[in-house]
Amino acid sequence: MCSHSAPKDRSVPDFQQSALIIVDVQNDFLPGGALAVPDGNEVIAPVNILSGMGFAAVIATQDWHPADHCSFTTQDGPWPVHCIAASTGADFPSALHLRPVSHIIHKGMAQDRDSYSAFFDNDHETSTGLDHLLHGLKVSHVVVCGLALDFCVAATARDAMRCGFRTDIALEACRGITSDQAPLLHDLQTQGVGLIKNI
Ligand code: VGL
Ligand code: ZN
Repeated sequence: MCSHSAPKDRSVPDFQQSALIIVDVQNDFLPGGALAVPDGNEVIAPVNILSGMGFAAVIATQDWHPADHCSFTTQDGPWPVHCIAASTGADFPSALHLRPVSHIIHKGMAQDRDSYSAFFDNDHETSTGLDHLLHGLKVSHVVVCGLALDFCVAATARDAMRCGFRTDIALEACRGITSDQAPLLHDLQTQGVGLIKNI
């Protein structure tokens, strides 16, 4: 077997050009938290395995809202109060390995708009800077994992595709809020997102 053959599409990625994006693995999204994702705690072990695999960058996002954020039911928004900036609920869970994390991105900091994606606010106008950061690091491929699969993970994967990155979601290291994820996963695949079923 020739070990120097050109890699095929969807081959094992070159970690030198790959970043892991850990989306919103925060206390408020775990069981017992303010906006608990069912079985959200089950992502921690697979995320820890992924983050130790040698990615060129490991980005961890934190939902980081002001106390009067527009997404809160107290402001007629859709979500219970969660992830107030610098609160315990916004903290990373203690079991999450932080040593491999190279960059932390805060999102949802503006009072008047939400930011599901790690790249842009939901208005698609304001960038978190992650796009430029990754391009500057010569990253061409991202693997996305975390919470919640059907909101912030999906939005991050869609934006990563728009920004020109080869994009995969590590499904074992994700949990969603809605019970039937099949339509969402099909939609993401249609948009070119790869699904990694086993780490
Ligand atoms: C999220 C709803 C509100 C998430 C964040 O991380 O998926 N969902 N804020
Ligand atoms: Zn939020």
